[in-house]
Amino acid sequence: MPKVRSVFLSDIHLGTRACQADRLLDFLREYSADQTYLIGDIIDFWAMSRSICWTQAQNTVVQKLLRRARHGERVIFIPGNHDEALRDYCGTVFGEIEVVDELVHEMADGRRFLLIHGDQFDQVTRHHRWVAVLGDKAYDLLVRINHWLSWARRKLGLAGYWSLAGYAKRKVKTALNFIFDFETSAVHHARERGLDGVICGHIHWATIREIDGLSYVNCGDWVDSCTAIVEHFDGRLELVAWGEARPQALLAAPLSETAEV
Ligand SMILES: [Mn+2]
Repeated sequence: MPKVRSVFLSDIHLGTRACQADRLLDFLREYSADQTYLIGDIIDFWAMSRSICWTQAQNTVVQKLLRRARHGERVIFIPGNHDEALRDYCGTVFGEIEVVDELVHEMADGRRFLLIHGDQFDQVTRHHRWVAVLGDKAYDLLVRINHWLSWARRKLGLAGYWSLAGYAKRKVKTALNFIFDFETSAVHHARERGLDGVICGHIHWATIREIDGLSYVNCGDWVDSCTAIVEHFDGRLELVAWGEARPQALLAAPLSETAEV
């Protein structure tokens, strides 16, 4: 008996050192599903063209997904920009894994969601992983570093004042605007198609929320945050954060944040 109706994963970045394949395996063992959706940047061909890091755990991830497909589970692969080479294969089936450009998924409760990687909504289409390291703590640290930096500049007799914190703040604002634009654009696209929401990836920022009456869902990634979206048998969506505290999670309730929409 599968644990959930559907599992939505994106931005696994297989082929890179940053890929958290061990944690993903752990998650896959725990979350059996009727349907598994791989929503882009699963294999990082961009990074692999520079250098390849392919571990045993990454191999096992691929084998596990193929096995799921072979055993009658529906496994769908929606290519992203890092695995865009596979976009040429949309409409074909690889080891019983269907490759499609995008898909409309109907939830158990009848809501219809667009599944798409999301680089289509990114005006810049670049790496935005650095947005994940932002936050108040980082900002506080920058303010402190900046204090020493300006002291050093004074000592060295350098003219003018350059604020590292100010620079970072401008960058943060740009990043937040970027995320805001991305989300708005994704939701707009789903609305135009007459759908109830969108499930995407790409910006490595997992969330389930309402935007202008539609559901905006992002799977996050398996590079930093180790997050997935699952659909329960009643159609309820949940964001599962497969984070640090795994040992406790094994002993007690599964480590997850529930956000109902
Ligand atoms: Mn991407």
